[in-house]
Amino acid sequence: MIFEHHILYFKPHCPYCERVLEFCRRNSVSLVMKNISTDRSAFEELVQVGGKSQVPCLVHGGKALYESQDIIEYFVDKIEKER
Ligand SMILES: N[C@@H](CCC(=O)N[C@@H](CS)C(=O)NCC(=O)O)C(=O)O
Repeated sequence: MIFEHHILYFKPHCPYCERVLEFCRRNSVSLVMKNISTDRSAFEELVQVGGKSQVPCLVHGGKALYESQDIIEYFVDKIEKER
């Protein structure tokens, strides 16, 4: 499923990010992903929208969702509604 206008901020070696990334891979969730450890402007963008640099973070419509479990539940909900 394509999630337009959604951005997932992550960094490598983060177990919480890996949980969300694995969910995306397994469920064919397609969206823009930005690695804040290699992309300085993505890091700044994240802090500007969400107020902190914690990852994973899903940004959509100017809102930041920070908890990995909440992000996965958000995707599950959207996928189920699509069925
Ligand atoms: N409870 C959060 C934990 C996320 C977390 O601790 N992320 C770490 C990286 S593994 C982080 O971003 N720490 C830096 C910060 O909080 O700015 C979740 O499940 O997503």
